[in-house]
Amino acid sequence: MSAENIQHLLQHNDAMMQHITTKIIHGERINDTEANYLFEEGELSSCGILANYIREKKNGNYTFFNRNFHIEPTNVCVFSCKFCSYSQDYKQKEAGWELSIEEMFQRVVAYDHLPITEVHIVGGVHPKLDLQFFGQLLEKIKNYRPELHIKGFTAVELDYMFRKAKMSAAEGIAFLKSKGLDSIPGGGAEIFDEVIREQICADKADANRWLEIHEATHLAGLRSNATMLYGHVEKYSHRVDHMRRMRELQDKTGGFQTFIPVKFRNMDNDMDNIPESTLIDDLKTYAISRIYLDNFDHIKAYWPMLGRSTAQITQSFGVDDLDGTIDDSTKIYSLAGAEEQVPVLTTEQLVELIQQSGRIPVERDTLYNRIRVYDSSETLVD
Ligand code: V47
Ligand code: SF4
Repeated sequence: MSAENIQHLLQHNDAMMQHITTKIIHGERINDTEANYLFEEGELSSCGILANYIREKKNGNYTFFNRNFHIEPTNVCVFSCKFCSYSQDYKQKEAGWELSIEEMFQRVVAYDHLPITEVHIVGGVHPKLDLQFFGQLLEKIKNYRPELHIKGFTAVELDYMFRKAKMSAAEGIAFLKSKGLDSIPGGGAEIFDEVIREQICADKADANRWLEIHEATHLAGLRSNATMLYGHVEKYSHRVDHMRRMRELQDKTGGFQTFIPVKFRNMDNDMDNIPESTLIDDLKTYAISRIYLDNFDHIKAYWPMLGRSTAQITQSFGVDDLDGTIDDSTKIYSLAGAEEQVPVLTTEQLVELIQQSGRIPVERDTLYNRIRVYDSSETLVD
C-alpha cells in the first residue's frame, strides 16, 4: 500500500514533489532546500505518504514502546528558559522540590515487582546538586537493580555538572558511566539556531555544547536521543537547520537512537502569548523529520504531550515509537498545558492504542532490543 501510494506521487503535478519522491524511492537523502520546500509547500498527504514509506521500510508495521518511569530530582533551576512552566527559581510561584538520594532510591524500590526496564532521570539544574551527588544516586540504583537501564540527565544538566566539577565532557561522561549511567535523553536541544536560542533560552548550554556532550557520550560507547522543540518563534528553516546539525553528528558517530519532535505548549510560561502549532503542522513536522533524518532508525512521539489520538495518527506520519508508558508522572509537560494532565497509561492500554492504529506493538528495552511482540489478537495479561 505504501509503495503504491508513493508511485502515485511520481505523477504529481508538482515537479519538486516528483523529484523528492524519486530520491526517496532510490534511498537518497533530501537536502535542506528540499526539506524547506516540504515544510512550505508540501501537502500533508504527500509528506505522510513519503514518511510512511520510509517508516515501513525501516521498521515495518511495528510500533515500539518501553516500560519506564521518571524521577525528577528537583524543579529548582538556575536557568530561565522562556518556554518553561516548571522551573521554581524562575517562576517563584510555588515551593520547589529537591529530593534526597534516599527519596529517589525509594522511588526505584517502589517498582520492585514491576517489569520495568528503564528509569528516566531528568529535572531542573539545581545550583547545589553536583556530579558527586548524581554519581552516588546512580551507584545506589545500579547496585540495587543492575539490569535497570538508567537514562539520565539532559546535556544542559550535564554541562552544568561538568563545568562545576572542572571536567571535560569526556571525563564527566566517563565518571557517570563508571557509576552506572547507561544512556542520556534528548532534552535541552530546543532549537539550535543562535538567534532563536537567544530569544527562548539565552543562558543555558548552546548548540555546540549540546552537540559536544552528545558526541562525547557516543564516543564513550553510550547511546543518546535527540529532540527539537518546535512551534514557537522559530521558522521552518530553523527546524531544518536543527535537523541538519543532528544528521551531521549522526553521520559522524551513529550514536543517536531516536529523534523526538517536541510540540511547544504555551500554558503558564513567558511565551503564553504564542499560539500553539496546528495538528497539520505537528503531523508535517513528524513526517518531514522522518524523511530528512535518513540516518536515524526511529522517530518517537511523546504521547502525554500530544494526546492519545494525535499520537495514534502520528504512526502514519513516520512515527514508530511511542513514549510515556506505565507511570509517566513527569510534571514538565502537564504544567505547560500538555494534553494529558495525568499522563498514565497501562501497558495494556498502550498495546490497544497501537493495535487500533493497525500497527503491531513491540515492547523494547532502551536499546531497541525486542522484549515482546504482540500479535493482532494478543493483549497483556500480566
Ligand atoms: O528540552 C519544556 C521540553 C524537554 C516545554 O530522550 C517543553 O527519551 C513543550 O527532552 N512545551 C525535556 N516542551 C524532555 C525531553 C524528553 C522527553 C521524553 C523523552 C525523552 C527521551 C526526552 O522538555 C526540554 C524542553 O524541550 N519542554 N517546556 C513546553 N512549555
Ligand atoms: Fe531549567 Fe530545563 Fe526549565 Fe530551562 S527547560 S528553565 S533548563 S528546567
